[in-house]
Amino acid sequence: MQFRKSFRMPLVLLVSAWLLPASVCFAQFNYPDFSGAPLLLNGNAAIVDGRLRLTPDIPHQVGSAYHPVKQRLANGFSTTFRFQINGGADGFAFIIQNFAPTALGDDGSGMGYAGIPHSLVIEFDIWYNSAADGIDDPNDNHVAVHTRWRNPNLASSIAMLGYASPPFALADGNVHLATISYDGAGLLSVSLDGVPLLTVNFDHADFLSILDGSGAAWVGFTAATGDITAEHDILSWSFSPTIPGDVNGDGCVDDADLLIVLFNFGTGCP
Ligand SMILES: [Ca+2]
Ligand SMILES: [Ca+2]
Repeated sequence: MQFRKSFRMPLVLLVSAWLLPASVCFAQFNYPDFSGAPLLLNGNAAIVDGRLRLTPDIPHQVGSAYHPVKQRLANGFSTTFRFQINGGADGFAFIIQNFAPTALGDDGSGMGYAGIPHSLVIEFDIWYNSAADGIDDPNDNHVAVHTRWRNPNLASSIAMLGYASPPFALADGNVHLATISYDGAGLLSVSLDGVPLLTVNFDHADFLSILDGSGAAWVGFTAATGDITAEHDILSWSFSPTIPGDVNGDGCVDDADLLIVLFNFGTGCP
């Protein structure tokens, strides 16, 4: 009878495979560059020579760009992008927001995200704004997580969950690689050039509160200049939501995942 019991579950899985649609795929994406990329561009953002130029090197510019399909974020995600900043102010941000695909925040110290509700950003801030300015930046070179959850976001330190300063200038004119990961349980991590830089903890229920009913939101970038200017460029971008059941991590829950489960069924038990 032990024989029959151990094969009952694989049989159920196999029958389920026949009943399920061939695959259910989710919208992970990869832009090796931005030539012809279908991004939603707002304000002064543009695609220039295959780059996403969030702002040109001109005073008081503000831009945002979003992937055209909302991403499912409720179970976590990982995203990687290359960036290059030439100039002095103000910085850019990776943004998750469920406000609108046209969302565009304040220029200058607002880095294009301040004022957007239902948002969480990881800012790459290259200009020191004082407490007297109402911002209270830690310094002129930091990566920080800012959110006020459903309320309009702020570049002020009152909206900051945590920050770290990299061992190089974000605006050194070199190309840098950033990876941002969320574990789907309240832990957000940021690495720069492959080196862990920052982790921030929050209540996962708060994170869910800024997503839509299906656990999705827009993802993209914002940036701004003020009296001082910079060219803020994103050179490449990939994004992968965490999908339960996607055993091989290809963005689809399909037969391939089922077969992995099936062939490994019971191997973890004594
Ligand atoms: Ca600043
Ligand atoms: Ca800041």
